[in-house]
Amino acid sequence: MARKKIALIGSGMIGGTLAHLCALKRLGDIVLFDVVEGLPQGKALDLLEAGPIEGFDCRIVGTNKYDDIEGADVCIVTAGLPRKPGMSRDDLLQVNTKIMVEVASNIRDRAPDAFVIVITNPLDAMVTCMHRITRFPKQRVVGQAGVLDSARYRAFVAMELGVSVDSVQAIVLGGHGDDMVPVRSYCHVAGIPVERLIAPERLDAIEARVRQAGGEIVNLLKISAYYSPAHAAIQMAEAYLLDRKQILPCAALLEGEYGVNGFFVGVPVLIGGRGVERVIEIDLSPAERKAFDASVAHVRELVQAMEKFLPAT
Ligand code: TXD
Repeated sequence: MARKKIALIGSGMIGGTLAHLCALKRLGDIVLFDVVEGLPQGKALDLLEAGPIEGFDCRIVGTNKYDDIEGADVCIVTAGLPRKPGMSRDDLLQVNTKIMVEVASNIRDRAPDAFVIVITNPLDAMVTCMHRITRFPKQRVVGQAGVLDSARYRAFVAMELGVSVDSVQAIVLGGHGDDMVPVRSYCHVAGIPVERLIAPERLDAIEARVRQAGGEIVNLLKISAYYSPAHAAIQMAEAYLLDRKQILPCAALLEGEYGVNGFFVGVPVLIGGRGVERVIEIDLSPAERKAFDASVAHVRELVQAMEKFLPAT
């Protein structure tokens, strides 16, 4: 059986971390692509030279040529500009749409059977753009935001209680903006509803921190988070490659579910060997539903703004 081929489009901070994780987890052969000359080649060589120490023996190639992604099984897209301090994710819309159109056209032509995970911001608009250009079945295009945002929620709840993150389950839904929706009614600690363990005002503060968590890192690092987004995307890639049937909060194309039609929003989905195999609809409290609808309205506006930058068909 041939190894799987994983193409990483964008070899910056997240792209490089993705390659590192793919190698350590032995997910397949790796192609690092970037428009900057030397960057993907340098990262590929550096990582290859770690192989003898860690015992991974996959092929790792760095390239500036799209031909090298030919036949990829999984494409993970981080190409684009990241946020600088003071910028919102939406500020990236025009420049990153242009990049996403180019990336999507190349994936469509060279890796027509790939499962595509988009990470580039503004996430919900970029993954919608990827789907519009590739016209891949909706099962094979997905956006990473919810796994990370939920991990942040879990980490903060675990810190508050002094318990292992392993014991905390949580989901964050909606768009990947500051109006994302940490769903308190589905947050549990070893099966115990979080509201029984943490006072409402502390939970308000934790959820506010979750919503601002990306900005908190940007303010410290002056660049975006990269370890955690990469781990999140790798969990999704593994669910697909290993047919794990994991339920993960991801940006998926909704066609009527949650009352949304025609664009990508973060909801719980089941990922297995056929990609996004199912969208799972959950009941929300009236306040959560209101917050979800507000977040969806924001995504809708962003998608409409993105559409203006799409090439005429
Ligand atoms: O959870 C999430 N979805 C996110 C998303 C969490 C954190 C950061 N998130 C976004 O991911 C961030 O706002 C950016 O839009 C992307 C990638 O973030 P990263 O930190 O990896 O940015 P880098 O280090 O700048 O890497 C981007 C690379 C860089 O090497 C550029 O040269 C390259 O993208 N780039 C391109 N590659 C291919 N093709 C084109 N046209 C191109 N343009 C730039």
